[in-house]
Amino acid sequence: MCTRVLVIGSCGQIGTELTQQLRLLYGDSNVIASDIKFPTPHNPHEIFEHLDVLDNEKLSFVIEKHKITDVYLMAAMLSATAEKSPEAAWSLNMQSLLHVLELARNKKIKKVFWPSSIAVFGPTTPKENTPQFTITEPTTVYGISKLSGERWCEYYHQNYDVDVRSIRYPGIISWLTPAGGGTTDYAVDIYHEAFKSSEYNCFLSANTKLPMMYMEDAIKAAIVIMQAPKENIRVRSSYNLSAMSFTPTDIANEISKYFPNFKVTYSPDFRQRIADSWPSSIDDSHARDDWGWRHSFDILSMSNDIITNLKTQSS
Ligand code: AKB
Repeated sequence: MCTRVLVIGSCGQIGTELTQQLRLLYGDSNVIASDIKFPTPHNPHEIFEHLDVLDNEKLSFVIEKHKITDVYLMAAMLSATAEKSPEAAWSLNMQSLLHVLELARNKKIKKVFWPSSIAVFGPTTPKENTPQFTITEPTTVYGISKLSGERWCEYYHQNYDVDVRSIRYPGIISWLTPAGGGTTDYAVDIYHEAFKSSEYNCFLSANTKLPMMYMEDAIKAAIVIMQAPKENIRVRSSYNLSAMSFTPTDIANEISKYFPNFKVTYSPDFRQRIADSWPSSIDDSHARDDWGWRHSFDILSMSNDIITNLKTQSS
């Protein structure tokens, strides 16, 4: 049986580029994009379903209509936005996952990818080289929803043999698609502002070190874990995943190599408290051992790639 994919949240930061990669891998006609927003611009040859993931009936209908085998559930409210709308965040982040897990339990789909986050950790977690199995006491709504989601994933796997696979994403940095509503978004915005105005006012303090990953690696991780043999996936809550860690100062220094006049000022806001509760670096040895995770980009190669792409785009 061929793989037929539904991406939920296909217009978001990760969903946009993930959908493109999945189309290259499985063919345009086997990848159905869906989102509550409409894509801009929309290529009429690519299949798109307008879908609110909280509408369970429509979700079931779309899955049956397109004979979906694999779901990538990318719709979520991220950390900063979730602090402003806790109930809506809880509802979106939890109900969407439970709807999809139920479909998998009822054998309507075969495999589920659901991203968790470093937000499952909290101030009581060891900050450096955070282990796979450690204290998880998140202090954000987003983190609480991701930790609960992880427990549900493991529960559905153990009790109903649902094949759900998950990774704890660090901050994801992209140049093509904007980030939205996260605490790590400064690391996306800073490149664009370096281009536009040679100035950036950062909402985190200069020495806030956080785990980060370039979009290409983030997409690769989702695809590799989904293609791994079932028996290799030994962690059924969510895998730690790592590529690099840096501070706003580190990234500003890197950008200054390309834009010598680039200036960064710092005005930490409510997102500082969120960042302070998260780890600085992550031990992802379980992902490396179990399904062969390897990252490709560090801060140097990522910056070079982003700046080259932004230059090409603007010329
Ligand atoms: C956020 O900042 O909320 C996200 C995340 C780390 O999951 N990028």
